[in-house]
Amino acid sequence: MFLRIDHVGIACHDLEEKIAFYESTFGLTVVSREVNEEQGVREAMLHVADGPSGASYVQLLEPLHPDTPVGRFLAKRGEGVHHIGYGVADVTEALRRLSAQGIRLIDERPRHGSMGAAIAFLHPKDVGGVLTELVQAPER
Ligand code: MC0
Repeated sequence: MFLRIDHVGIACHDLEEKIAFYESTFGLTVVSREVNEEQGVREAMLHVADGPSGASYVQLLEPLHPDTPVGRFLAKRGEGVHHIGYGVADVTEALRRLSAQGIRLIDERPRHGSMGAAIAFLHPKDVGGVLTELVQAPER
């Protein structure tokens, strides 16, 4: 089902400060910046590597407000890994299969994600405590 690790989502208090850290420490480059009101985040994608099934990224996430998924995560746990996004060929089909296996879906239908992707989240309680995101990259 998984084609690649699309991105690792990292929650932070200060997006610009964290971008500067990843650029200067690891030599990564920002390829996209977006505000996603629906998800309550300001985010940046930093390119890590290209593979046969697409690229992988570090995604830095700053909450738009405290009362958002990333805002609540920061308040409870502090900065750190927030979720893992896996590339899939067809997010709707993946949701159907996972739901049939009893995995709780946060999103019954795909939503708008970073860089034009269709995304959907699975509940961390059904994935060993890991907030898991399915990512279908746009047709190029
Ligand atoms: C919360 N929990 C987590 C977690 N966030 N566990 C693992 N990883 C996380 N990131 C746990 C809490 O510790 C708690 O467990 C339980 O889930 C309920 O949490 P809560 O404090 O009630 O927090 P809520 O209300 O935020 O609900 C958690 C939930 C929510 C995962 C359902 O955050 C959600 O819907 N997330 C999906 C959307 C999202 O995260 N969007 C931001 C990234 P205990 O044991 O204490 O009960 S958007 C994004 O990334 C887009 C832009 C993209 O990739 O393109």
